[in-house]
Amino acid sequence: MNNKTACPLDCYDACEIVYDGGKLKGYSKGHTAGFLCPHLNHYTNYQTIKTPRYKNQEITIDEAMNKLSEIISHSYNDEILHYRGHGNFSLMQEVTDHFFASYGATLTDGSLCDGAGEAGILEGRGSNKNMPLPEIEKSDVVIFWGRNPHTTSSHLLPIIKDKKIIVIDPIETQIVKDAYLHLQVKPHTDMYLAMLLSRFLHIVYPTDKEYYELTQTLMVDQTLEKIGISKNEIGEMVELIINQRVAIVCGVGIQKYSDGADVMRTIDALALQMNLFGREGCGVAYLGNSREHIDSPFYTDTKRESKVNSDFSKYKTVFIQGANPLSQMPDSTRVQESISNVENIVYFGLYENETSECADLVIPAKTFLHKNDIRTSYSHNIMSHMPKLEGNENGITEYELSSYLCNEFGIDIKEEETYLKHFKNFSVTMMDGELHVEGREELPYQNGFDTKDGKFVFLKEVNQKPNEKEGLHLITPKSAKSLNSQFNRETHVYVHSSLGFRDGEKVIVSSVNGNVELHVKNNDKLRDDCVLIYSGTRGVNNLTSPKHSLEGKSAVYQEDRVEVIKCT
Ligand SMILES: Nc1nc2c(c(=O)[nH]1)N[C@H]1C(S)=C(S)[C@@H](COP(=O)(O)OP(=O)(O)OC[C@H]3O[C@@H](n4cnc5c(=O)[nH]c(N)nc54)[C@H](O)[C@@H]3O)O[C@H]1N2
Ligand SMILES: Nc1nc2c(c(=O)[nH]1)N[C@H]1C(S)=C(S)[C@@H](COP(=O)(O)OP(=O)(O)OC[C@H]3O[C@@H](n4cnc5c(=O)[nH]c(N)nc54)[C@H](O)[C@@H]3O)O[C@H]1N2
Ligand code: SF4
Ligand SMILES: [Mo]
Repeated sequence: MNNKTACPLDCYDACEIVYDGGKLKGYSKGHTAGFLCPHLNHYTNYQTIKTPRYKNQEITIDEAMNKLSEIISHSYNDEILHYRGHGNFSLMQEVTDHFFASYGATLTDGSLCDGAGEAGILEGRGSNKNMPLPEIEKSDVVIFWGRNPHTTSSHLLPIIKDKKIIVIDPIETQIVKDAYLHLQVKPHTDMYLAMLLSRFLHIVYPTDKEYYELTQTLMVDQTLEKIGISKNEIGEMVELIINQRVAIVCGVGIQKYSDGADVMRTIDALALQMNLFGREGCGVAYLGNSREHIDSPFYTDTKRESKVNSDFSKYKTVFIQGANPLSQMPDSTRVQESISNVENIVYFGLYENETSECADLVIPAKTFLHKNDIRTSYSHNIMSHMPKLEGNENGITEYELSSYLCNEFGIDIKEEETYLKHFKNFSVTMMDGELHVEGREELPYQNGFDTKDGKFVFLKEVNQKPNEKEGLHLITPKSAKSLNSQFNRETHVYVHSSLGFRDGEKVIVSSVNGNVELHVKNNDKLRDDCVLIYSGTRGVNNLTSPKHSLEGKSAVYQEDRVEVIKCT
């Protein structure tokens, strides 16, 4: 089928798409099951940037490329930062790394997303191999732990229809209506919950002696109070999971904290104790490594600056691609200050946003329908080809931009097709005709872990400080209307009605980092000690801290408490 492609977005599902020139439709077979989410159903309605501009004057794409090479040639290599986000998750996005790294510019590392949780997985298991979808399909019980499937991974829903569902989330998300049990925990208490579960399950599933001792240091009643659940509720959970094939489906919600790595590791320890690794219908799903078993021809070991708190002010030129750091990085006030003195801010993207608004040079990208690409997923093992499906006058592809710059600056670059073939070589055709990434384990960790001695490495101590901060918890999950800051962005703060605000009322939400004015929507699906502002809402990151997680160099979006007051 030559009109088959895949959704380019940063999303678990990485859906396969059939395009008939007018409409995008979900591929009827496989995990996509014939449906797409609202982002792709309305994809062609969103206004993309059509014309490049320099200092707010419209220019042609040739002039934009000239300008870009002029900017680069007037900057020393160590004065250039290449900041690339995940607005498009396909593999050819990385081709620009090849140019910038070869030129000697600084690239980024760190994570705005899943880095803390991944660090915990790597410490415990030695690698990040995700529980594959067919195994989730075989399970009896599915625990959604800090994951909101209706919004962020709706293609899981058809495969878990008949299962016993447990939800661990401070919000009563949509999946709760189908759940046997919802533990509406206080935010940032998952580590205690996982450890208590390990302790209670020890009689049935004996665990590592030292780790059991660590779980015994928790005082049961106090800990349950800290988590915000009752003894009966945890008892119910124990009963539901004993002797069952259990899939623990984690999301990024559990790990937007300094000790996010430890949280993930205690959940893994629980899974190990219940013998969930390497067993059919069991396991832990998180954001797997989408590049597992794929070598990038673009990866270079080069200077890097953290995506979480880059000091833009050190650079004369900042080239931003597929990202909206002025909204999505934590501590927006710091980001604005740090970027305000940069001489050349270049934005290479699809949509107008806070970052395009402050850019000197704006270069429109082409959408996935108008370029050749290939992608993999952090949730499943399919590799999807994404051929160019139609022509378009606007914008430039990542390959074209890189190839132009490489030619200008005497850097070698291969044909686009060579890179695409390189990636395709890491795939294998399965019985059903689908391409999968070759070499991924169907039952991860069946033959032990990838640690030095093949054994799981348990957490040795609990570093979490008692949750004594004053104020309301800020939760900033993903919205059904937007993909982070793309598409229809949310504009409200959601609060529990017991706080006494009126719908539509304007409030100031503040934390130690800053504040934001938003209109209120009451929602009693929240705990009364939580305030919800969706990712992508303008100003949400005025409230968040620029610090790194203790492990994983990840952003910490949910640690500072907030206060809500009426605007006068
Ligand atoms: N529609 C839509 N889909 C998306 C995205 C989007 O923006 N919009 N973004 C994509 C991206 S980049 C990512 S990384 C994924 C992430 O997708 P998910 O992993 O689902 O992440 P979140 O929506 O951030 O949070 C999931 C749940 O965690 C809960 N939560 C918050 N704090 C805690 C806590 O302390 N403990 C527990 N147990 N739960 C908590 C939240 O209430 C929320 O319901 O989604 C992808 N898919
Ligand atoms: N408070 C709070 N902040 C968060 C989060 C949170 O949960 N709470 N989530 C974090 C997470 S998980 C993530 S992953 C980050 C995401 O943060 P970003 O990576 O900055 O993602 P987006 O907001 O989706 O913006 C991506 C931009 O990419 C551009 N783009 C899209 N497609 C293409 C393309 O094909 N080519 C080019 N060149 N550009 C393209 C679009 O113009 C879009 O504006 O945000 C993080 N920020
Ligand atoms: S569910 Fe995710 S992968 Fe599927 S169409 Fe929507 S954004 Fe794309
Ligand atoms: Mo993400």
